[in-house]
Amino acid sequence: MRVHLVNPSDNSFGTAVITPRWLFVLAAATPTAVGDPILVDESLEQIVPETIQPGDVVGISVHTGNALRGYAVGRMARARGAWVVYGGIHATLFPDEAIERGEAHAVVKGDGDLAWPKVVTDCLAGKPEKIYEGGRIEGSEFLAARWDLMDPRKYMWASVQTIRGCPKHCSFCSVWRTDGQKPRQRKFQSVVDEIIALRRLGFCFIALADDNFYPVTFTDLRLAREQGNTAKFDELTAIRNDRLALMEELAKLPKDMVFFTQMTMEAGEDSSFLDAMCKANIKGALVGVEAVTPEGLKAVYKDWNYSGEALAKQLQTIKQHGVHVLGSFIFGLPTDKPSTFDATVAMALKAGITFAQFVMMTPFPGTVDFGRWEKEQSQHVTMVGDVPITRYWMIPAESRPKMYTPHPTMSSDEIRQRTQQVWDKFYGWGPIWKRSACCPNITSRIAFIFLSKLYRQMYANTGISTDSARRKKSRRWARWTARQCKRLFQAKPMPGLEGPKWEIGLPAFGRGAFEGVAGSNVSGPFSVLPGK
Ligand code: B12
Ligand code: SF4
Repeated sequence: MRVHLVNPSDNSFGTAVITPRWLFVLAAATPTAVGDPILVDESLEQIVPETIQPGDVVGISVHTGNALRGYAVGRMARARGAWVVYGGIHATLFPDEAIERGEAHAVVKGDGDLAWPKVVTDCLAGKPEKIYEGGRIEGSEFLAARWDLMDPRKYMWASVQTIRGCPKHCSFCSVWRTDGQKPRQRKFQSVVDEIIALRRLGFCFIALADDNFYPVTFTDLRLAREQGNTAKFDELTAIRNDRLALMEELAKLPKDMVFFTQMTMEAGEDSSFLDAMCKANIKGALVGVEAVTPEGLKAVYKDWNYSGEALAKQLQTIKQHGVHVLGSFIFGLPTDKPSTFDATVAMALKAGITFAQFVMMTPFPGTVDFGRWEKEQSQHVTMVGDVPITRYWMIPAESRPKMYTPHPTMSSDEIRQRTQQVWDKFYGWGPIWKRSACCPNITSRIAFIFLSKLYRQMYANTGISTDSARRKKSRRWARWTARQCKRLFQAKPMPGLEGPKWEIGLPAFGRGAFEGVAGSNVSGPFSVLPGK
């Protein structure tokens, strides 16, 4: 009997940009007594059905974008006699769907670190429960990933999580409702150990897979002080200090290490935090700009973000402190006009951000936007074939609309084409070449150009290449480019790299074994989740 963990994907490129972290964390949570799990990342290659035998346990992670593929893998595994278990954000929100469409024996809602050993044990005893409440575990309980099970030749960047949860409440984002608004920080010693293990393997580029790396702002601290809330102030200060302590340790690592994270643009007001990031080699951050106008920001409950000139200045400040910005923008907001597209790309170029992504408004389950839309649709349900549009992920890719929520003045096609033009302008050869001047030498400049083009190819999925011949060509191109990029990110392994000796105990992997107690200290159920 074997445990398989499958990261489903319709697109396999042979090489992937970032490691899907959950695979290696659940591998760490797999009871040692069943042996090492078989890890399948379909963004590299598709699963081979014959590897699954009757009695095996197959764990599948689904987010909304890959749910359909995930369910197909689950049905295939069940038909071959395996125990099928789903987890991940989409299964957390729609456990019944995973049971019906994905033929799940069991679904884990929330964090899998502590729940997984119990699920495996129950499956092996032939008695899995239908639903396991993984809950939101404490940061100190997050498991370190089993990087020893990864093929380092296949990935450009590894991913390490330092914090989960986000105190904000953006209308298009589900993180604050699923992962919670309380930042859950992992022990920084455990983070550092994991990064050292990755550097030994030859990884020097690491994505910090955090919801929000800057969870405590100056405004939060000021408000707590003004309200005389000493307990809150101390709690926030402790979180901030822990972030700084982590960065102090990262700064001691080999100088060729490069980190990338995600945070809000409020970090631009916090020079000491930015300087600590720069010293720690956190060279870039995805910053949710979303919209460049005050109306647009209000529409997504993000009116604390900057707009206009102040926005350009804030982003430039982050860059001046040595942290490159990947700006994330949303198109298709009700406040968008045709002129918004040009204004956005002009702002992105003016602010000097190094990378940008321009995504089309998508109502993701679990968000405020989704809840509102589902309520509106309950009066007159729009159907696509036999699927209600509010279950768009169940529509086969070829007949899936490119936008789900109608815009008051622009058609979906117009928004899609204008979005595509914005990608083309931002990632034209001229602007890329200009931006590549930030690189210290010609090799890194070439790497930058390749990566810019690859990023555009992989993420500018606004549906322009809809015919299969163009899609095939585009995938071939991405496969080739991904191979070249991988080489540029490779570093010489440092097997002898020593790490600090900590005086605290850290969560070890292989826990849970067969005693079946590992799930017992899992915290509360996901009572706040909508959309079920
Ligand atoms: C890092 C990250 C990325 C990175 C790296 C992705 C990668 N290769 O890993 C990048 C920047 C590339 C990225 C891209 C995108 N992302 Co993203 N990403 C994240 C982020 C911040 C962290 C994910 C992570 O690694 N967490 C660490 C691991 C350990 O946690 P985990 O995956 O949640 O797994 C735990 C549990 O869920 C559970 N679990 C998970 N799987 C399974 C399976 C089983 C069997 C079991 C038992 C348990 C279990 O156990 C795990 C351990 O506790 C999440 C936010 C979040 N809070 O999830 C968004 C998130 C997953 N991303 C999201 C989105 C929308 C995207 C994009 C579509 C954005 C875009 N518009 O382009 C793309 C899609 C890319 C793709 N094709 O997959 C959404 C998904 C929403 C949804 N309903 O599907 C999230 C939730 C953020 C959000 N704003 O809502 N992303
Ligand atoms: S979009 Fe970013 S800032 Fe807003 S709630 Fe989600 S993680 Fe937090």
